[in-house]
Amino acid sequence: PPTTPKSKPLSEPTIEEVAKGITDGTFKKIIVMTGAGISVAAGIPDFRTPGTGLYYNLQKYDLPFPEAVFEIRYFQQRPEPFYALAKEMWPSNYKPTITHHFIRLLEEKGVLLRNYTQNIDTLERQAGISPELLVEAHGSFGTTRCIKCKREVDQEWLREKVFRDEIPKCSDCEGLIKPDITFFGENLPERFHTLTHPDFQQCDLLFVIGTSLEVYPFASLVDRPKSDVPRVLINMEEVGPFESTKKDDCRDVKVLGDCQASVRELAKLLHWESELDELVHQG
Ligand code: CNA
Repeated sequence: PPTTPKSKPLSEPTIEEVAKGITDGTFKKIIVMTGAGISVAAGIPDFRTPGTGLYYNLQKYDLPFPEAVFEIRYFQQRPEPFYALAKEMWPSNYKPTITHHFIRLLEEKGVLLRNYTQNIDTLERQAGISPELLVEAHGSFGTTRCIKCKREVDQEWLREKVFRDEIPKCSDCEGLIKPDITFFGENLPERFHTLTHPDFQQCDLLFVIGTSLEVYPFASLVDRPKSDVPRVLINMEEVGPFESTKKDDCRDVKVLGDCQASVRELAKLLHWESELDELVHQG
């Protein structure tokens, strides 16, 4: 028998249509992929934004190339630049942003399947996103260990060393101590590998927020949802596959500009604004 073509989840590639789909229950298994751009409003610089990004301010460390500061082999030879940077980035007085709270709200509404974040600042945890719904794909400052014997070390001890400009070494084996953030040349956490396949099979809507999609394998997740699943980019600039979206494409939605303003706008369309404000107020 002839089959009627399945209607597309979005009739137009607009944020209004996305909001409609969340409201009417079309989208209830939402994955949110995030990057450094969502924490800029908290006062933490991203990597690549010209002028303000960390990569552009690394000259003082005299690195052979900017990424070297996060390369495990370079770190083993010359750890000082990383510790100097860690001191600058240390997550202590930063507060979650509207975007973090919005992701938490998606969880409260029961529609968040998972938040895959590249950020290491632990602001997702601070915003109250449940650990089960969170994949910190590049690790975090939350735990600390020796890179040689893998012994876990007290984070406060590391903080004190870093702030006194001392090189923290393991008392057992003399190995360097570093936060469990994933360096280039290190494996991503096990959780990333075990969850991506089942998650992206089920996902019915993907948000991509505040990331340049330059770092792999994280960036490749954007191609993992099924081909009819809408993808929404909320970012300062077009990135990854969103750079080549065709006009009549009803799959990919682009909301360019500051993500905090865009997310607030989306919350308004969803009639969630006062709940979002409440979360922001609670900090
Ligand atoms: P990136 O490469 O610096 O890209 C950031 C993206 O966000 C760019 O496309 C920017 O245009 C965009 N952006 C910046 N500000 C805003 C804003 N206000 N609204 C919307 N978009 C904005 O950072 P990625 O996360 O893509 O790179 C991956 C690296 C960065 C990961 O390994 C992280 O660990 C690492 N990083 C993390 C933090 C953090 O934890 N806060 C900070 C800096 C770097």
